[in-house]
Amino acid sequence: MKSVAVVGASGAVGQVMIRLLEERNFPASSIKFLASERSAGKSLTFGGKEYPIQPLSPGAFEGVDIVLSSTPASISREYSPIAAKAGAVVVDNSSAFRMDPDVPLVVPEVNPHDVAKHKGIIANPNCSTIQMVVALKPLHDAFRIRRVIVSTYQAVSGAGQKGIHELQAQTAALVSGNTPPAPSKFAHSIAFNCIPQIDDFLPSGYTKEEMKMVNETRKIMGDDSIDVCPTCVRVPVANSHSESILIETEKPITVEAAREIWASAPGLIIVDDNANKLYPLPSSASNRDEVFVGRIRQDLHRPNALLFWCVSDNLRKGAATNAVQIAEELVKLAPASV
Ligand code: 3JN
Repeated sequence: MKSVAVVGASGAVGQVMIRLLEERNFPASSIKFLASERSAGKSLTFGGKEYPIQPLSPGAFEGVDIVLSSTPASISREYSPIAAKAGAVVVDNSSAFRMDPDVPLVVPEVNPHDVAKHKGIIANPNCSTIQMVVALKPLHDAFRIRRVIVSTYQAVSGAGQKGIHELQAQTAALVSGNTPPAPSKFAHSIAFNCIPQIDDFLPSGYTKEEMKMVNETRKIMGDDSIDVCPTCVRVPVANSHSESILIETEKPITVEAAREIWASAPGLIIVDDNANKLYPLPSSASNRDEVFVGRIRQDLHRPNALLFWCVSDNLRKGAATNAVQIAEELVKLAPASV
């Protein structure tokens, strides 16, 4: 049994983490919920009991074994090392430590063994990266992926509760003929629109979100030779990210071979029945923990390239589920104490 703390408990991902700990019967001997001063005074229910949200402070980690953290990277940079020093293992959903060579970056379907290399902090990858590598890893093992061209269609829940509210408020105003509220979370109005910018631009012309997909994919897959060419786009979908992916492989690849490999891949479900208009959709992937792939087809011009469509719940597998799965790996390593 573990003593657990959830940091950022009142946020969109924190809330899902709490529901998952309940759903999956995580072996928690005790639990506490921490958040910024703004949430102080509020309470949360867990296992039918009410718990006050406590303010995040350096002393809050005494006696805690596992910290599930979903805060801005700046907060994680300050508090995760304090929690690790107090003896906890932190599973951090922010980008603060993802590319730190001393911090494992883990997707349990892909590199579960990296969990054991932790020195007190384990990083949870970016949502767009997680769902992509669950689909890529089994194909990489069989055909060696050399290049990935990916365009994302990212839901507003990736920008937290404020992102969801901005889409709802702008859409409601527009359909009733009123002036929509000005963009605040997003660079432009998101209702009835697509925005090819997620996070800030870098001098290269790529966004930070796009570079997370490039760098994190290589680290998780343990192969710096994989080239990722990303375009990340925000779309007016409430929840679940979609991705259009083209892979180029060293060995020739076919639709049939990919299907056969994916059929036994962990955490992945094929939904690919064109005759019945069945393919993954954000609406059907939401509230699920798996990654869904479909629209699987051969490159029209190359025998070593394949295209597919990939959808997953960004708050669950893209964040909270992956973090809880990492915590479950920690329990397997040391059931009594981490
Ligand atoms: O916008 C999305 O769909 C995903 C957003 C992720 C995100 C948002 C703010 C800060 C991250 C992340 O997980 O990479 C971060 C961050 O920690 O840098």
